[in-house]
Amino acid sequence: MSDAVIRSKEGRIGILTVNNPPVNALAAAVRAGIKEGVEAFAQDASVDAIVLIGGGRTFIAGADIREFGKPPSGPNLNDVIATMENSPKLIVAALHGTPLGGGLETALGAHYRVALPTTRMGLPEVHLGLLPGAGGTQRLPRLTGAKYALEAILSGRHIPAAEAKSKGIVDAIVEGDLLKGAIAHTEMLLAQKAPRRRVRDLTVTLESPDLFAETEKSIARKARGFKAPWNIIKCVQAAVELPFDEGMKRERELFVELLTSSESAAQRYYFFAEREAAKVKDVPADTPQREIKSGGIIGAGTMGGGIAMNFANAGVPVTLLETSQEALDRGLKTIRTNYENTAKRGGMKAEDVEKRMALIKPTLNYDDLKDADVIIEAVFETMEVKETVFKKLDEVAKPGAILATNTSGLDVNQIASYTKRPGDVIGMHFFSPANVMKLLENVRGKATEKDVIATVMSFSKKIGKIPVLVGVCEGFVGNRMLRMRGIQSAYMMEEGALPQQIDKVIYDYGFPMGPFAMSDLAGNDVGWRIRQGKKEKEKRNVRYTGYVADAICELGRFGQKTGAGYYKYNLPDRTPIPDPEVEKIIEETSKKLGITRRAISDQEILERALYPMVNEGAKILEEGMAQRSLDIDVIWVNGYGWPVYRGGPMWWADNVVGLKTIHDALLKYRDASGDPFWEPAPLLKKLVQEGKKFSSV
Ligand code: TC6
Repeated sequence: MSDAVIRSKEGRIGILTVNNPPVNALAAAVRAGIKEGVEAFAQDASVDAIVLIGGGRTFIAGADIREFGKPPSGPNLNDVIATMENSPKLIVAALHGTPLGGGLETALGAHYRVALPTTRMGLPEVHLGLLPGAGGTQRLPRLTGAKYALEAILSGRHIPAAEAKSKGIVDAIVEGDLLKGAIAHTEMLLAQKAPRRRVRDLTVTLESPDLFAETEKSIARKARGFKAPWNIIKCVQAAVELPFDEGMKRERELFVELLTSSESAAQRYYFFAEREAAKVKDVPADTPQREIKSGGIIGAGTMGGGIAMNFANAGVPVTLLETSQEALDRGLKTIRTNYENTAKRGGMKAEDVEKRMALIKPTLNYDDLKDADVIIEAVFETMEVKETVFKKLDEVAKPGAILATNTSGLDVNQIASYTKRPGDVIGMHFFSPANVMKLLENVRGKATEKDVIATVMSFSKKIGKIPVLVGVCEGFVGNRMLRMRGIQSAYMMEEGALPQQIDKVIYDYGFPMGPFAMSDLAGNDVGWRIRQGKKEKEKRNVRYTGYVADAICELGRFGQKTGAGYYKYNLPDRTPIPDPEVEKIIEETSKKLGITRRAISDQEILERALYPMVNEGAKILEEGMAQRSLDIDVIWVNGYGWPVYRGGPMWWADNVVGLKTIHDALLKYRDASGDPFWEPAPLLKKLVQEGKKFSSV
């Protein structure tokens, strides 16, 4: 008997306690332990019924994701569940924590289920590019009806216990001690001579004959490029139309199809990547952290306001500082409107609007920041302004306060040098809108103390962000790589492609939109003003990229906000419409530059847009600006819409395209153009020579 599942008895009830920390994942030993336990109790005359429960913080939270893709060992989960379902002794599953995926499927193999009020259960396999392949798509609809099950499996959301009870997923909610409650419930069932109710024997309700066709239509946009949602619909349809055993066979086929897909491999990789990204190699998990009970934010503009909302959402009081009453009022009004809109849409309770507003204290006075544990500056992006702010902060902030800058491009080391405590200074690069975007690039300066890093990484999670630690370099990781795509998109436009062609290639790859539609959304004037300020033409060692962009801005085509940019718009409709006027501007630009326009293939567009990003990623990795290639992937998936089913730029390069293909394509474009832009990064060259991947670095 392995100790992954511990057997014990309470009176005439046999108890199986899963013991596989941290989340009782269904490793081979757990599957074997449950099966053997059920079989042993079936033979044991002193046992009348069985309770299956999880030890520690949760019932089984799912299959062991690390086992997917490896050769199978131990009993198959479906056999384990069938053994439970067919057990001659009644089985009750006792649920706490997060019974998810294979965990909930195991529970659906029990004859009854009880849960604590705090339990949140679900079938989240869709997020791993999979479907519940241990009967979940066949059993859940039998309990809840097809419509509810379909929504639950497609969303993968966590279902609270009360809702699960109302839908018949659990039979009772028990208060207090779960094991005691489960035993009491089991004894009651025994006393009532309750039947061993097998979920497989129930019939499925189909609420509407159009359910499946309508669901396909409704998910088309969101599920674009993903495989799992479509297979899930087919499975639930099978649950309605086929006998149980045949439905199970269909589920198996559709599950295996997903398991062997590169989409699921990418999503499973990404699950661990996101968790790994929160870890810092030279900052151990047990590094003591500074306490953060309150914060301060300088600047109540779009960024500062959004950051303040993150604090308030997490229940952390925050002081918001501005230089004029008018700016402060404007900032607070925007925050309030944001909250009120969320409440109107049902995203939060109306009374929470006031609760959150009460956590944001407006001020015009720096002295009000003296008690803040962390202060984030979100003011205008010039070094002069940052200097003033950080010198002032150095005067007022209490010793040990963390001083953060939200700069998206300035040198964090230089900013830190304006204080007498550079060890307390760090970058926290939020993405706009800061109250929505999950990505947070935390920027480590050369003097940043380890406990500051540890504190900021864990505080980032507290305020709902996905943090990634990066180093100080121009554009940090995300914008630095984005620039590569921007450069080549501009060149390709001059050489023969149109914005709509380039955008379509990028959209079809899986991004929410292409670079030109994105620029129209963000405002073309932002880059234009920066280029004017920087005298970019002289400064850059790459060929100037702004010819078309400048011409467009000179006509006042700033993007969606002016109804025209690279596209035209019939506002308020924001659908980009290709514009012959823009085509003319582009053609004239090519002519002026002496370029004969040519047809550029979609494949060339894809390679020229994305391979240089991978190459830049290699440089970032080599310079240590990102800790691992997975950090770069997390940044791109979370902050820039890289489709998660392609894993991120580095995973895609490693596992789908291959580094040699990318390396050789870079050389091909270098030789054709003579442009040193295309020189493969030394790290890329080295990995290709050694036959290794970015993930090995
Ligand atoms: C499935 O079941 C398919 C069945 C078909 C069968 C044929 N496996 O997130 P946390 C690790 S698919 C392996 O930080 P939380 C995690 O990596 C699966 N490891 O904690 C981390 O390790 P570290 C369906 C797992 O409290 C540690 O546990 N299930 C697994 O914020 C703690 O995790 C899911 O998709 C796993 N299944 O959240 C559930 N899960 O400490 C996925 C976690 O070494 N898991 N780990 O870094 C979750 O959603 C969350 O982890 C949680 C706990 C809600 C269970």
